Amino acid sequence: MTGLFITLEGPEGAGKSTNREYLAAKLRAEGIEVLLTREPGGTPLAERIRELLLAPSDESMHADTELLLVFAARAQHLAQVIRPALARGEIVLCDRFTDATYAYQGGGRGLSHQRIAALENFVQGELRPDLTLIFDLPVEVGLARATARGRLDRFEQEGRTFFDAVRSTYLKRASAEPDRYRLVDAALSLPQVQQSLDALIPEMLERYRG
Ligand code: Z5A
Repeated sequence: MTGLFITLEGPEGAGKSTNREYLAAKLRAEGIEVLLTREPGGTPLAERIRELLLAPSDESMHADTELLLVFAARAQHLAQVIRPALARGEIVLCDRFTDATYAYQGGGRGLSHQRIAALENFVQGELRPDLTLIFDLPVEVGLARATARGRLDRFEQEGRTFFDAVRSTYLKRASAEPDRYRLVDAALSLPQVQQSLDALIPEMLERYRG
């Protein structure tokens, strides 16, 4: 693998989708090939799994089913998109990855860390993101932003306790591995958030070229 694998994480409404194009444009301006993708999804098959995961349904989805669907989509995405792009030497900028599984299925649904780690090893082998930006903001701010957008997906219909656990899982992971994670204060105005992202670009370039 010669590329660089960067993931964007955080709770709903944190601004990951808004800022991923911004980051990609900054990196492309340096003459680097950037592949922008997302999870769950990133290939036609994985996008179909995403629809299953996000659609509200009368039949409640078992937490194990949810976990396995997330990793099924990830296996496809890795094989078809992420690994080939890294092998071509590109920067892969991925909106959510396995940290989201620890936060939502682990923190939110209460599934054990060991079970998630076993699937992570099975599906990813040794591949882990090189750098993860966590867009952090108070739960109520993120939910207000998501609600203002209109219809809520299956995850966004969860309650406050679920999202508190999601946020605290992200923060715990960030403090346990400071070399991989960078926290971005996503409650700031968009221009301020983008200033914080600008400050991270030199580190991304150094890791890529280094
Ligand atoms: N999921 C999982 O459970 N397990 C896994 O392993 C993975 C995922 C990979 C994906 O849905 C769902 O899948 C996700 C977790 C679960 N749960 N949910 N919900 P998604 O991709 O649709 O959801 P998301 O990643 O949370 O997207 P989002 O809600 O759109 O959040 P965002 O991308 O971080 O935010 P945004 O769309 O860029 O911004 C939201 C709104 O806020 C929008 O109107 C912006 O204009 C506004 N915004 C953005 N930044 C600002 C600032 N700085 N100030 C003011 N307003 C702002």
